[in-house]
Amino acid sequence: ISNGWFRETGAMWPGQSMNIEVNQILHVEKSKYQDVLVFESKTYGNVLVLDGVIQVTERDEFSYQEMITHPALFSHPNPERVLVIGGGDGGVLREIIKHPQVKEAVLCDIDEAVIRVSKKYLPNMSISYADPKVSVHIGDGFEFLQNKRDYFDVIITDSSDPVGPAESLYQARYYELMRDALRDGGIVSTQGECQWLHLPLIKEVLTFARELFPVAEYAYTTIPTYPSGQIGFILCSKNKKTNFREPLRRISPEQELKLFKYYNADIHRAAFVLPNFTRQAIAAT
Ligand code: AAT
Repeated sequence: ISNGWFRETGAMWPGQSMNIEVNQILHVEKSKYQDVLVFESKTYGNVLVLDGVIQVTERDEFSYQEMITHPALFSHPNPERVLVIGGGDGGVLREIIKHPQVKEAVLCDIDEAVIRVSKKYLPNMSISYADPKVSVHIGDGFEFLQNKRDYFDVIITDSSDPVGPAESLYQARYYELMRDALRDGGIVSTQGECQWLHLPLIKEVLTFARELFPVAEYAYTTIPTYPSGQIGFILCSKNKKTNFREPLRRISPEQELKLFKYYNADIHRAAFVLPNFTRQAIAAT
């Protein structure tokens, strides 16, 4: 932070940076795993930053949290047990709980500090920690999955970028662990980075995802405070009949409007429609 502006620079987006004007710093901490910063911004509400990288802002978080969650959950016929790896702010839990089918939502984040500061400074995201269906495990997501077999219906990996504690979550072995932790017909949705910046990484992940799952796709959403204003998701299914491009379960437009600020059935379909440069770069070979 200098001269009242937070500046996000990173090796994964060389030559560019997002700047956000700061009202006041709320929390600074060096946790066991990462530098944790929370500040109140002038126009984006409170902002959570880990190792210098913006994780969420109160103003635009709903786009990411809804779109990493609902295309996956609406593609599953009956998502009863859902796991979140990462997602310590709680926003993805908040979205999962909106599905009445869900009986159990488990969250595993490596860093208790993220959960603690989110409960204090991001109350609208951390709200679902109080829900009786929710349980929390503090630990590494990769480790957590080692001894899980045939249990979850959906696994959402809401992880930070692959530099730092989330590195192992971008490897083939991790996708294999997720597959084995899923019941038949299980579905995965992961933070899949940005088509403007990370096509080689997206292609690499999709390549092993396609070997491990019969269906694997890339979708994306718009979000002003992530690098280049977009972020994507890798969706995989153990059911070869899954068509992510068309919501399997539907609710009425009125219900959609009441429940969601971003997601609706049209945006679900649109999220999988990719521009030519991306289509070409990630085509199966
Ligand atoms: N919904 C917020 C978006 C995030 S949060 C990423 C979370 O992943 C953090 O809370 C971090 O503590 C957690 N995390 C990192 N590594 C692991 C791990 N190995 N196991 C479990 N949790 C982990 C993502 C923002 C994306 C930013 C895009 N530039």
